[in-house]
Amino acid sequence: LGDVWLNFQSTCAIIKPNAVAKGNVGAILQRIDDEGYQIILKKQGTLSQEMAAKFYEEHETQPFFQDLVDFMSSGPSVVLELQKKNSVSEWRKLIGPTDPAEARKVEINSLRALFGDDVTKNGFHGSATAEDAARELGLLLGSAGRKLKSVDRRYHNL
Ligand code: RTP
Ligand code: MG
Repeated sequence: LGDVWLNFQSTCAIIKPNAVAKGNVGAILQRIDDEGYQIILKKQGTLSQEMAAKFYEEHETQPFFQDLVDFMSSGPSVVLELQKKNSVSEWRKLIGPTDPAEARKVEINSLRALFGDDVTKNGFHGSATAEDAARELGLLLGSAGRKLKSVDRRYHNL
């Protein structure tokens, strides 16, 4: 049993405004289920400019920062807490490289290859580390207790 739960963790995923606008959320949620993720929390809404800027503050000196903030606050996103073994790295692998054109070369079935439009409107976010996931989930979903081991939280949720 121990090994089953080893590295079982949460990640923060976002279905970005371009993918939501195209009506792909149903197909994407089905794919997430097929890939073995549990959706712990799901919230749909439009990020404010302030929230988008805070979320991507690591990029505030980048030339693409304002375009990114404008895009992320342009319409509804779906924010998800996803759980799976090694979900942080596994989800990043499933969405593929940042640029959908690159994603189509590397893995045609990756989510950015399938649903991304360009390097800004790439359809998906995935936390880079477990620490980032905790910060992002707190910021967007206000979820408490994210530092608990998932197995403990699941036990308490039963
Ligand atoms: P994310 O944080 O959204 O999961 O994406 P990522 O790690 O693959 O890429 P990152 O370097 O963190 O960039 C964050 C988001 O900024 C937009 N971007 N635009 N115009 C550009 O050159 C450019 N580069 C990045 C994308 O929306 C990217 O996901
Ligand atoms: Mg990133």
